[in-house]
Amino acid sequence: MARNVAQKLIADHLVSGEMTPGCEIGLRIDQTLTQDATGTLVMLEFEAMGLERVRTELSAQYVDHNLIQEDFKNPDDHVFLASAAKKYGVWFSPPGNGVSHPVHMERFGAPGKSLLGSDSHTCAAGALGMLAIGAGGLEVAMAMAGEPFYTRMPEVMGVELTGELPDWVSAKDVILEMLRRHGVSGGVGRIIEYHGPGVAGLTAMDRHVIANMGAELGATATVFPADEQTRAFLHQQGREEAWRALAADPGAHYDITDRIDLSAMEPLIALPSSPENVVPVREVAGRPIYQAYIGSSANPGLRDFAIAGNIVAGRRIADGVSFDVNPTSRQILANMIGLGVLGNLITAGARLHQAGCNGCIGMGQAPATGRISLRTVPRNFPGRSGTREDQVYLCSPEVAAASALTGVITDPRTLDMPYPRFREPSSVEVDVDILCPPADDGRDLRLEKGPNIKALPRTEPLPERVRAPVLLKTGDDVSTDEIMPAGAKVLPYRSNIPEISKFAFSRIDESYYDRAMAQGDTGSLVVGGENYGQGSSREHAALAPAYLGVRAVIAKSFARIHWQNLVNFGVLPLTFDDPGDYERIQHDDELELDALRTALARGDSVLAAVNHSRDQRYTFRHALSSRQVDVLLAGGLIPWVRDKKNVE
Ligand code: MIC
Repeated sequence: MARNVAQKLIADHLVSGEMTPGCEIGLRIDQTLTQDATGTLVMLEFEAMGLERVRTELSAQYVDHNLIQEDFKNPDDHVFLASAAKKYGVWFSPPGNGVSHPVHMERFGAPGKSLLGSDSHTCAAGALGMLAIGAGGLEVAMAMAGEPFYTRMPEVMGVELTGELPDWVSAKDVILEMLRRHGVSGGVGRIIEYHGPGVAGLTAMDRHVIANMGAELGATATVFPADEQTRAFLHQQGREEAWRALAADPGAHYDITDRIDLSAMEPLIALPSSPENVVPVREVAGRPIYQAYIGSSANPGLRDFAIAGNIVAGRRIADGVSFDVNPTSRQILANMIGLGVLGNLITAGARLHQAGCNGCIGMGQAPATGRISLRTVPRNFPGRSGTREDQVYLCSPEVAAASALTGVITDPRTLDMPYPRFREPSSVEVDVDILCPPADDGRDLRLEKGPNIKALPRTEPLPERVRAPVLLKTGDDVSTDEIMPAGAKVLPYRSNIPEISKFAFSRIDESYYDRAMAQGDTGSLVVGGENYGQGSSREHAALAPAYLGVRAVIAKSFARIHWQNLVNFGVLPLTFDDPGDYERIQHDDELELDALRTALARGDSVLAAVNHSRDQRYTFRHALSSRQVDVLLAGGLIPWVRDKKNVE
């Protein structure tokens, strides 16, 4: 049978299950990636499993999120992660070395490999013809322990690219076009595979941009073929030996298809506060801006900085504009210096920041009140920048740099200059000076835990009967940024669950924590709309509600990673049999679900519920595999592993 690239990658890594869309499959994981904001919990979870060393081909730990050191918390995390990496045989990328996704692609990515990462943008590595998937930290800890990664076999959406990108239009506009067409849940349960004649004109870092924001479509992964562009990138990085060809068979089938004529595209922009609010830039041109932000894993390449540098070269940015440049790795910064790109940017008036995620997750650079911020970052969920009522627009480096010059949102095609195209150099200055290889034998090494690194709280198994209030009812597309905010105030508590739980749902309801704590052992429920938990992989968005007694979340539909995280921490994710019941249930209603454990163990997928506040009856559904039901009944993945090991 003719196979597409996604099917070839899955078949090469399949350890259980059938490649039938919707069925649970187990995948062998070759590489893992963890960043610091999720990595502290991953290392605590790995420690809890009692293993001496990772069992992957390669595992890498990056420090790119918690870079602001205003007290002991973040540097303690850095020291802890460095000690864990050494102890367990993991590569360590220290603070300042760069953002995980571009650095992993530069140093470790290879066609045909599978990569699991505790960050939703891990999918960026699909640019190299890898099966790269974002997941909750606990899934990654399991993969580090040599366990398969379980997920549902996705459908494959084939997007045929034709033509070539016109001047002033770049890779960011391609993924914004996909979001305009398919929305933030258009990729849920799917792998997006790009193919066709238009692919050859996209460099590996162009493909990184498109694959990165596959996360914003809710896609399980994004894949590109491994071709001459891939070889050129690996050659440029001094790693051509890692290249191998990977392409779809002639006549390969796709479950869903779409086509984009690149030559017909124009500059696009996503309006606040969702990546799917996409319009042509010309429709909002002229609006005054406060900030133009370049960088992040959604535009991390040397090209992206060079183009911006070429646009502002010999000119001055508009007064009152904060032009923030965030190089994505030490290596890219070194090459920006070598090629004169940094000079162009600084001379024009740019503010230079260290290599890291920075403002993308609210780690500094927050915009002023009521003012517009143009950013090349992947997502603009409400308040994510650190400013509660923020107005963050997502765009390409071309649009951001052009607007920095004029002080208003600008369609770059209106600038009085020819398009300053950038040609990728065949080789770059490779920088591995501060990248730390794993220790040969770390068994006797100690984990360095500071006072803010707390042991994982135990999660309680689901009780036979739940009778509890609905403490929160949300609308559609609630993101994990609204369930558990990122940002400079919250992220430092990522290794301290009792503390970080105080911020749970605080963007939606500041009284939530106190009301949840007041419930004691009774516990509580959450009701949600469509695509509940979209966005990041942060398992804190599941662990904190679990810690606060949430027994079940009943939503119209779930985002993949969050749905899996809820189960991993013993919270039952349910959907409405009759979507109309969502309207009938109100805040504070008392619901009862009885004989739960019995029904789940019996294999029932439909569960009865009573609303005692309105004397109404409902039926809810779960879509868990039998493995997930066992995990849930055990109280979560860690007790399940513990029990399994006790059995073995
Ligand atoms: C994000 O972009 O939201 C983050 C911060 O990188 C998260 C990870 C996290 O919450 O630590 C993600 O994308 O998964």
